[in-house]
Amino acid sequence: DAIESAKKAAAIQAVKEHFDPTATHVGIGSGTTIVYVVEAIKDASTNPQIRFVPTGYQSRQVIVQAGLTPIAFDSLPPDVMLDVAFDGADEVDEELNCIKGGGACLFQEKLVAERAKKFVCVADYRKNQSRLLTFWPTIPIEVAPISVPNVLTSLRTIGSTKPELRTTLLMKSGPLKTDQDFFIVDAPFPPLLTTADVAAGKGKGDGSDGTWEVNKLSRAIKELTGVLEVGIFSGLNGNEAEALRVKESSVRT
Ligand code: DER
Repeated sequence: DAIESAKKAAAIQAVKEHFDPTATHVGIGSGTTIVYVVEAIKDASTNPQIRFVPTGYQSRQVIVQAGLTPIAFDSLPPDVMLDVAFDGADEVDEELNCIKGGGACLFQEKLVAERAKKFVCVADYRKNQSRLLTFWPTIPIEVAPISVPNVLTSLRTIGSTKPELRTTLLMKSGPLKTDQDFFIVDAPFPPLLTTADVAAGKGKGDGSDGTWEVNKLSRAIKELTGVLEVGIFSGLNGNEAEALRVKESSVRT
């Protein structure tokens, strides 16, 4: 159907443009689009030493079922950056900020994305919006179970109308558990401002006037006690990975 062929076309194009067959370490995200990415890599890859870093249980299954070799994120040699990481997204804005976590794998996805020299987001046309939270209504947040009531209250205080614990009734009664055995809270907010919007005076973006800018909200949520990670990916258009590398090198020296 149209959406599946759009996912496949995006995956093939992404691998064609950003997968180098001499790569040694490649990050693999979670969800359904990534399956097409792995299929395209399988057709292209030649280096038998290449290792694939999963972003959760499902991601590892996709790697293994394609006959590729996984390596756990915490088994990577400390000085190794991944050549590239591919992943999906739930929504992407014009600054390439992403909402991620629809598949509840956002924590390991962010670890892997920030460890890569290049992060390639593979998303069909539905995800492409001018501002985050236009089509996808909520921010997925990974939270320690005991702190859920606290976090829900704090999210309402900073402007989320109806934050909710993600529960499944079809596959399991009760809250969904992540690969870290944490819970997911989905927090609705009005569409997020970009840094350009704030510069253009469209709002303060710090919650004080009811508007939030992407990075400011991400930090405000991350600071809430009990939050492990936030499904807002920003600055991965080259800056954050660079920043991480600089930090690492300063630590080493
Ligand atoms: O959870 C995530 O961020 C995933 O990447 C996911 O939401 C994208 O899933 P899809 O490729 O099945 O749309």
